[in-house]
Amino acid sequence: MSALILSRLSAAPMPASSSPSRWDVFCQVIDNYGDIGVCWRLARQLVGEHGFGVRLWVDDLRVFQRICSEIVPQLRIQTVQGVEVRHWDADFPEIDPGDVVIEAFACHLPERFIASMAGTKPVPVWINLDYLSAEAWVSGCHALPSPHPRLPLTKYFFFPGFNETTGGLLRESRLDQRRQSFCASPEQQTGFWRTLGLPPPSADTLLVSLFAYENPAIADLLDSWAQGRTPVCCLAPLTQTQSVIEAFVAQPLQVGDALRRGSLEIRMLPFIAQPDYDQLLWSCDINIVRGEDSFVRAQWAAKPMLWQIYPQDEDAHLTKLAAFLDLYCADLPEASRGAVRRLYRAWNGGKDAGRITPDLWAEWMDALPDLRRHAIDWAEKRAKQEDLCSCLVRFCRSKL
Ligand code: TRH
Repeated sequence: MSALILSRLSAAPMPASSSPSRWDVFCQVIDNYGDIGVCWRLARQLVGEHGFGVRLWVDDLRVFQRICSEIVPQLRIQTVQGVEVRHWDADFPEIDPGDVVIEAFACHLPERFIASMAGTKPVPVWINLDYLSAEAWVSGCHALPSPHPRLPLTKYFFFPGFNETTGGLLRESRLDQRRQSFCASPEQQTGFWRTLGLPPPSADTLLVSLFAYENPAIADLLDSWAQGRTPVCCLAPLTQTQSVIEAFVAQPLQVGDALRRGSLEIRMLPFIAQPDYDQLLWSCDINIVRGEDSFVRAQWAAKPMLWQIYPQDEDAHLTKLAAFLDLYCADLPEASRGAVRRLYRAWNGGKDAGRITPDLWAEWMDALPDLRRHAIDWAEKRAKQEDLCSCLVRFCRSKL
């Protein structure tokens, strides 16, 4: 008899018998923070809002620790915020799979674990949680089964997305109440600035958060802000953008530094914990975001945003960007739609992208009242859609 290491995975409270009460979520950190950012959010929601037991397997706990300081990278097993966090390394244990197994972003499950899945009765619901895209084909591929070539297992493709024919977007049930409470509370806001070690911004300053890849357009944007009439305060958590900002100000930078160039003030922030990052997005007038998770959070922040999409080979990302812009801009007045499209293209590069100039930024500023209304409207419409976690739970229930 094989010596199975029995999982300590338990679900409390225990839902109905047909409920997928035990979940294994596998996360491979390809690069940066988005893979773990999404998986961690999903794991917490499964535990906190659905009462399931979740084992989160992560191959890089150091990256995880940057968004969640409670993580101890040296521990192979730890429970954080009700989630059992497992270090996923080459020495994978023989273990009973949960009722649902999620491989995030097509990461490859350990062969040993797949064999255990095939030997379990009933077999677990196996989900590949894919990347978010606004492209039309997503609706046709969402929830499609893919039978395993040899084993009695079926994997389902689960696509996040912007309409009811997809898996939806990650959104905690009380997110908007928390946002509204924060925005209505001077005390909470003052507390937030205090934790960042910053004075509250003055009312006449346009506050912009900056989270991007090593984007060559950053210098042009900073220059446009410096030359503009409106005072801009750019809050930049220390990330890959540091070198480009340093080149712009021609000096080395560290957390806490504040510099002025014309109408622009730049403040270097630490990389902040994930819940605090939401507060940063809620506090700013414009949020510059990237990848997938910060992009979604900026939408829930209901503020104008500028997105740098994760660059892919052969410019595949530009097709995705165009699909998102078609959807996002559909209800905007024509002039503002043009402003959004031109700035997004210049920010993301590619053929005929153009450069960011003071005129292009001025065009965006003219569109700002429209963009503010639109950001609220967009968030309200998307919030009517079932959130990704609930959609996933419903789907898995139907497959058990
Ligand atoms: O970091 P990202 O670029 O992540 C990813 C990865 O590159 C991944 O490989 C790719 O597949 C995916 O993008 C599309 O951007 P993202 O997705 O926005 O994730 C950043 C996370 O970091 C998000 O959860 C917010 C969090 N964050 C903080 O917690 N504190 C901070 O100060 C900042 C700036 C972000």
